[in-house]
Amino acid sequence: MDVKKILADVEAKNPGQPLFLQAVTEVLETIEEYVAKNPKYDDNKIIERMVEPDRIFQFRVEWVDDKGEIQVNRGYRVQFNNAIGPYKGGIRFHPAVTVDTLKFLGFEQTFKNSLTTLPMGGGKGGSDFNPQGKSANEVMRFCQAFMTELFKYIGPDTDVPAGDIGVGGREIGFMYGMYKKLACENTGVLTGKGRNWGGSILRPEATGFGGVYFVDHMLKKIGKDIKGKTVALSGFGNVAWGAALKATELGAKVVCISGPDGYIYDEAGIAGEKIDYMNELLQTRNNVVAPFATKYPTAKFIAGQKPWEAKVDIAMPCAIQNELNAEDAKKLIANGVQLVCEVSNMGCTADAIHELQKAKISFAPGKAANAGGVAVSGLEMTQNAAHLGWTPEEVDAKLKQIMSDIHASCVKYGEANGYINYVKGANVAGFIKVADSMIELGVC
Ligand code: 2IT
Repeated sequence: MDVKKILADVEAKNPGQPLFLQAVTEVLETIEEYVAKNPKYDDNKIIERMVEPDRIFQFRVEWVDDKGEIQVNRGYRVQFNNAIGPYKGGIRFHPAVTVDTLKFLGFEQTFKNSLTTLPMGGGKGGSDFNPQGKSANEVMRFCQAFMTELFKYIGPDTDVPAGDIGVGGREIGFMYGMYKKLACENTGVLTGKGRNWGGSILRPEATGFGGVYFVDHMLKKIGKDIKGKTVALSGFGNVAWGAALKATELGAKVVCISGPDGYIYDEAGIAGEKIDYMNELLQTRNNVVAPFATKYPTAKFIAGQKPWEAKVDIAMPCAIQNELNAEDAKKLIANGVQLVCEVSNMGCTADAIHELQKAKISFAPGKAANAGGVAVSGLEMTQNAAHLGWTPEEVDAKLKQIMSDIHASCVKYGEANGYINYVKGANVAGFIKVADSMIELGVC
């Protein structure tokens, strides 16, 4: 495989799509060696086929706001690769969403879903709609308008969307309600549903819980224990919430969380009712974290900065892509960080990853560490198909096993000279299953 040539082609064919190029570059650079040793992949032009999404839908979403004014947004669904199962992946509502964002996410999702051990292909969708500052009725009207178009392209055995940034249980409810009305069916076409209408227990917690289970495995692998470790999380959405709950439960101390206005450092730890208060801020104050320091005297608010300048043992970016750059990585290293685990998708820039790897810091990519979310989505699909629901113990045991298997796959393909390159391990392991399936399925 000529990585340089393929990347030049990808760049030429996808102008103005830096995120997609970043995601593809990371994968190709880390699977190059494996592909070179296995000529069947080149013979079958697997890489060239894998970097091209199966198809992309783009559509106009029009809706009426509370003032009676017509609004126009753009909606998308990227069906990236369905070699191993129906397209599966979230929907993101965020003003910065472009086709570039969703192509990078759909590409990542293909590898992530392969790692989960479940039969799910990769897809991603979303809109540039900004839910912040919108009333519940506006969000409902938008979700309904979005689904009137999206429903044509999805189905319980073809493409199963879920939530992502800006899309939680409420939005899934509004979208599922409209899908059900249009399609005249009650099936597992979306995951992350409410418990009363087909959702799986633990789906809201799954991404954060899975991330912490993964961190626990990484620490054990280097002879360390999560108990007593200080943790910096970024953001405080669904992902950071689950991570804060599980990290605390396992004996770590979460000292940082962040919002668009800055970050909180609380030496006493952010646990219990403080986590409930964060959720309140999330719902009522558009994620700002400053009021947290007014309410809790042990907490300091640092305006306009990122939590990566704090001295912590473990850093877990939980917000959005490229939220941790090389400068941040250098600060973490200088402060003695022991482990960095992406829980957001592509949370670190390529330069940040290189800094961490150069310093031999244990680093995990989002596609491995945050796969617990989509894995429990896969379990929700299974429960829906069987028309039953499992207990929290059953779902948690399966989630734990999946995170353990993903960790083992990363170690299998990423360990060399006493250091585990989790990026390489995740990419190679994710690649093999999809690539081999594509070969077995023929050129079609
Ligand atoms: O990035 C992700 O894995 C998700 N947003 C969850 C996707 C899913 O289908 O549950």
